[in-house]
Formats: sequence, C-alpha cells, structure tokens
Amino acid sequence: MTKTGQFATLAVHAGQEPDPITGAVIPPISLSTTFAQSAAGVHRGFDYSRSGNPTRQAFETAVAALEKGKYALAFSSGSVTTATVLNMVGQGGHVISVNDTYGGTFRYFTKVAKRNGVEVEFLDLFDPNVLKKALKPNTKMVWIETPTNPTLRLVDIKAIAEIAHSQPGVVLVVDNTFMSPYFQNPLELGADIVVHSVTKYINGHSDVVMGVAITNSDEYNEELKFLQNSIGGVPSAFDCFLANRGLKTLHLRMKRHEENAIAVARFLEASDKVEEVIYPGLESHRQHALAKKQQRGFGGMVSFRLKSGGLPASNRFLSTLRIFALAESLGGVESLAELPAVMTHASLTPEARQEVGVTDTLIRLSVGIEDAEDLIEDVRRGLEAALP
Ligand code: P1T
Repeated sequence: MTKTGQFATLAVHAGQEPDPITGAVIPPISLSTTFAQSAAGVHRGFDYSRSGNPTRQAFETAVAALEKGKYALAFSSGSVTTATVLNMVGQGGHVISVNDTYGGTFRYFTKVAKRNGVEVEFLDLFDPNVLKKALKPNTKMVWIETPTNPTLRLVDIKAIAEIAHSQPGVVLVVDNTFMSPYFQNPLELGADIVVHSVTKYINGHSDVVMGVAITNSDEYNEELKFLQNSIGGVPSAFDCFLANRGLKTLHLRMKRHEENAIAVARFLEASDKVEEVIYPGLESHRQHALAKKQQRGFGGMVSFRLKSGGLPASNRFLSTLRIFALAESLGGVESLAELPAVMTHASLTPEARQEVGVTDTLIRLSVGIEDAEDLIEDVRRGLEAALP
C-alpha cells in the first residue's frame, strides 16, 4: 500500500513498505544479481538486477513521490542520467540547452552528443522568448538547469514549457539538482522529465555518486526504462540503500542549508571586499521575484565575486578556509568551496565561461548544515586573507 501525505511523510515512508517476509522496516540491501523464476519467464517482478532491483525500486518509488512524478529511474551517476536522457534524441535531432550548465553536462553535449549526430545549441533562455525563435523542425528536446550551476540564474520553467510544447514532440528536461524536490517540482510547472545528480542534496552525505530521472509520462518512462536497461548505467544496491537513507532527511537538511546560506549571503553582501553576491533569496538577485514564484525556497548554494585581486586573491580565500573544504561537488552536510573557472567548469571553452560570467574571482559555496556563526567566521577569515 502506497502511503500518502505531505513532503516529510512521503520522504520517510513512500516506497518503504516493511519486508513481506521478515517485517524489516528498512528496505534491505538486495545484493542478488538474479532472481529465481517459478517457470520460464514467470517471476515476482525482478529477473535480473540491471533491469530491476528491490533496493533500487524502494529509492525510485520514494523519489518519484517527492518529485510529484509517476515514475523514477535511478542511474549510476548524474552524468549517465544526462547521457541516457540525451539518447532519446535520435541522430539528426536538435537540442536547445540553456547556456549555463554544469561543466560535465556542457562537455557531454559538445563532445559526445555531437559524435552521436545530435546537435546541441546553447542559448540564453533567461528570456523565454529566445526559445520561440530558436525552435527548428528537428528540435526534439529543450534542456534547462534552474538555478544554474554556478551563476545561479533562473529559467522560468512554466514559460519555457509553454513555448517548448507549442511544437509537438519536444521534450522539456529540467535538471533540478540545485533545488532538490524539497524546494522545486518542475513536473508541476510543465516539465516532461526531471533529472538530478543524486550525488548532491538527495543523498546529501557526499558518499554516493548517483542520478535519477523522473517523469509522469508512460511513453517517456518506457523509453527511458528501455535505455536504462540497454545502456546499463545502473547504481549498485548499496548506493541505492545509502541514497534512500539520505532522502529520508532531505526536508530537514534543506531547511538548514537554506538558513545557513541566507546568513552567509547576507554577510557577504555587507562586505566591502565583495563585488557581487549571487543568491536567489536576496532581494538584490535579478530574478528574486521569479525565485519566489516557482520555488518554495532558495537552497544552499551561494556564489560571489571578490572585488579585485584575480586568481591569486581567490586562491588566498580558498586556502585560508578551515571549515569549508576546497572541493568540487555540493549538497552534502559539510560546507564546500570551489573555483568554478578552474574546477567544475574548466571543461567550458574560455568563450563560454566569459559569456556566462565564470570569472577567476567567482567563488561557489555549497553551504552545509553546520553552525552559521562558524561558517561566517570562516568566510570572514577567507576574505581578510584574500584582500588584506
Ligand atoms: O557528478 P554526477 O553525479 O555525475 O552529476 C553531474 C551533475 C549534473 N547536474 C548538475 C547540476 C551537477 O551539478 C552535476 C555535478 N556537479 C558537480 C560535481 C559540481 O561540483 O558542480
């Protein structure tokens, strides 16, 4: 019986039925790669673990409930989720992507999808009307991230969905990694498929690399399930167990991430060593009104630009931090800081970095769930060292 309820209840209970044999209240780690059949082709829902696995199913059911979707499919990374979804577009297909994406997504689109005969065009979709003029007869997919990584710009999902769907067969995909299902549900705003790097907030403890795709469409689910099984980029049962465990506290963590992010963003905004703070929860964010409209909160990611000093100042900031670890990734309980131009977004061409504003003084913070006062003190010391 599927439990119903609001977010926290679903996070704890959806897909987590007690084991019918032992009564275990937590889905066991089901390591078996294969499942006995009572007659050839007759089984209890699982035949081979690439095609389906009980621990994976528990996680998928929970994520689907939180993203307001009918179906979820888990993958072995956010990147292979992207690759699998892109496989829905056949040779000769045209894809329109927002011009500010995670560096690995940009790399896949420009280097790998291209090899497979898929043309990806990058556009500034922050004005939805840009999409209207860009749709071509062979456009099969529109890909957006919102807020974007790392410049935290927003795309109006509802407006983009309306325009994308004015052409039959165009699939709108939203990478919802930065918001997590707690703060934003793109399917409710008209998206067809939502993807996540589960590695980030959903798992939340920086100990699993995983991805997931969610949809309400029977047709897209069938296609993605076929691709998931054919390409085979599936996560291990152990990773599914950990991600499932992480998911149960998503609501608690996201609230705290946000509280701390607001405190850090306000501190940065008041500093004379900072040129610009980019956080959708600040009134100064250019799209604050849109953030309030399409999100239920603002998340835990804060980007900012040092006032001067170039790369050396950024490096001084980063190497002085004691609580924030200088590391890629985001969304874990611990705070992280990084330099996108050199780290996560190094795979963008210099021109692409320039276009979206990934400069040498742009620093990205993944604000964790520690005590805000300690985080602020760490950032204060970093700024002092960066620009004495
Ligand atoms: O790392 P992986 O699980 O394969 O997910 C890729 C990915 C997809 N989408 C977004 C928005 C992402 O941020 C990422 C991964 N990002 C980082 C590793 C990073 O530090 O930004």
